[in-house]
Amino acid sequence: IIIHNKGIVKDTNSSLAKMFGYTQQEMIGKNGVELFITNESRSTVYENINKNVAKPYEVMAIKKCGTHFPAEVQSRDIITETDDFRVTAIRDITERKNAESALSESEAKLASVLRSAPVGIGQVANRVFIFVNDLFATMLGYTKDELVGEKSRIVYHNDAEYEKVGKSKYQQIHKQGTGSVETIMRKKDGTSIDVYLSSTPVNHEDLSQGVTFSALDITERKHAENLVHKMAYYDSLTGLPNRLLFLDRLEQSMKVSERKEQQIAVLLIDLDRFKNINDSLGHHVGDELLIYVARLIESCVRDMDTVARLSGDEFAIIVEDPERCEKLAIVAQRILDAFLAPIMLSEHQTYSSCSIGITVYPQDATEGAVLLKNADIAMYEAKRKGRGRYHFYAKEMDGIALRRHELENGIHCALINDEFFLCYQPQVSLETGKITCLEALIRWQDPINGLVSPGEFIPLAEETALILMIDNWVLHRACRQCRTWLDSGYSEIKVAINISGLQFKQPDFVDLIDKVLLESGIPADCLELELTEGHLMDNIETTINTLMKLKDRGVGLAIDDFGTGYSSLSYLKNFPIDRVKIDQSFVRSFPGDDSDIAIIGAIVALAQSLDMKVIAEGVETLEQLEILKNKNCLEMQGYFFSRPCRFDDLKLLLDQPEPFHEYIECSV
Ligand SMILES: Nc1nc2c(ncn2[C@@H]2O[C@H](COP(=O)(O)OP(=O)(O)OP(=O)(O)O)[C@@H](O)[C@H]2O)c(=O)[nH]1
Ligand SMILES: [Mg+2]
Repeated sequence: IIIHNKGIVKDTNSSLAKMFGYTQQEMIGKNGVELFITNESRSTVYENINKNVAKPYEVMAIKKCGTHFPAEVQSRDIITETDDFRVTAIRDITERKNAESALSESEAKLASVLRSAPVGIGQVANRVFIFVNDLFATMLGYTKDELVGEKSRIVYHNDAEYEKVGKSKYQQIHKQGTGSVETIMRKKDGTSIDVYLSSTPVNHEDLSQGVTFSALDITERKHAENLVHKMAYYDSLTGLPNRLLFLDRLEQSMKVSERKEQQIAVLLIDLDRFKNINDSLGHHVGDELLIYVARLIESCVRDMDTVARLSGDEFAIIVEDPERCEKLAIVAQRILDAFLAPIMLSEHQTYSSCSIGITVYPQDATEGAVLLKNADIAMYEAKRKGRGRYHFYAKEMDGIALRRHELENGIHCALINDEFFLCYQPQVSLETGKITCLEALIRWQDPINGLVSPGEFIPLAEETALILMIDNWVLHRACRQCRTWLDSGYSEIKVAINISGLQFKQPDFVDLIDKVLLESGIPADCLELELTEGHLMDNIETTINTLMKLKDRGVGLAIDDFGTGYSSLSYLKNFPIDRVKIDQSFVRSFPGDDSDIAIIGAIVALAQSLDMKVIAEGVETLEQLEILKNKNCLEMQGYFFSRPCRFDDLKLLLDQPEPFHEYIECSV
């Protein structure tokens, strides 16, 4: 404290002396302003003295040693009867100033953090925004001022979401101190953003003080997540659920159905001959058809039923609670009917059809994957029955389907592992008593199942392209064998080989025969091809063309299983056929069935008029032989003469010039 008169120090207390580092003597009588105040602050002081300012103000003071320090000055006039003077208090405010500047520094830091943070930050108390940073405001399309003081509810779409977020947040805060939750927030313009919100209480002891929060805009991440989800669970071509999602939904439906004791059904739909569309019109047109079919199937079922694309041209439907199986047949038929309309694809008008397999939960299976497998078996059955139809799964199909599958695989392996071999059955002429030809018959020695009947595996191979490989193998093997016999001196030997319809229809079939003949080096007339009636009738013009080419080369041609296929014989004259093989079913009915005997007579007469030979298969008894001979059918094949056997076992017969001589004489 200084007591002074117009600035001249009259007295001071000891604290002031200590503060400035003077002795009291040194100060008394001096101008206090000049002694204690720095040059810069003096004018302020004079001004305040003149104005008689009573409030405290800040100045820079100077110590005797020359050090400056911030000080607070407050003066008051004291007027007595004898004297009037002024009392001024000077306070060293260095510490306060330091604290203030530290605070403002930390505030500045905080402000810069809030400004620069890549997340929205704010505080909410009593459901009102206390503060928010710029980013939080702009994230939601507001200014800071618009949000501060406003209810936090306004950044949510509805009360339910708002309450849900609050509840989840506080539950976590109670448990672990902080809470985080993903939510959708509403921007000022009404649009939405996905937000990851983390909150922590301002004061853990007193939650009423509210929470500070950070808010991360995760809209893009969510978008990417959705995209990944879509890619994993949906087919990109048609937009339908894929197999993964289908199985997922199937499991869910099965659970619900179990609770409600309802049924569900799976319909598996595979397009018929879809490959043809791809091959003839191109893959992109195929794709177009798949998209078309996706919409077509969707239009045939209720919204609640799931339609999925499982793979390639395979679609599936989950039909919830179909009530009765008849309902399923109606759905399946509706789909088949929808396919009847012409389809426009890239300016091509085309038609398509599909085959449908149906299976029902829980009676057919209780697992999704098994249910799907059953539907596949049923669908396969629909294909086998001629396509363009539906088929219900039946338990009996299991064994058959499995056996088929094993067989298909087995045939493949058999070709690779050389498990097939050929047997030969002689064809005999009763004019000469000689063997005219050996029919090559395939046998399969399966290392696991033993000898597999051709009646089992050939029809199956004929349903797939495996038959081509089998035919090929037989052709090569038999012709090579024939070469060996010719080389061993059996100069009159001939082989007959069965050709499948599919093989015969191959555009390069004649080339294949040329190749086989060339490779084996046998003359063309040592080879006879046996073709069935049905195959020849498929496309008569091409058939005749192919037959002519073979005939030109000198290859023998026979119609196999004659009499079982087309009843009209008139087409026969168009075909350059050498021989007609009467089906063994006729011969087997002898004696007894007079009408069959009459048919044999007619066939023989017809063949002779067309200059063709006739041979009867399946001759097992002398009686049958005699009936045939009586009808002038003089070539025969059957157990009566010889079973099909390996060549070595035939040697005995082949080594005799006329092994069946005795039957020439035989006559009734
Ligand atoms: N265009 C197109 N074709 C596909 C796609 N995926 C698979 N495929 C073809 O679809 C065909 C499916 O063939 P399958 O169902 O086995 O045979 P299919 O020709 O339809 O004959 P069946 O089903 O036996 O009546 C194959 O030829 C595949 O190449 C695709 O995404 N786009
Ligand atoms: Mg298909």
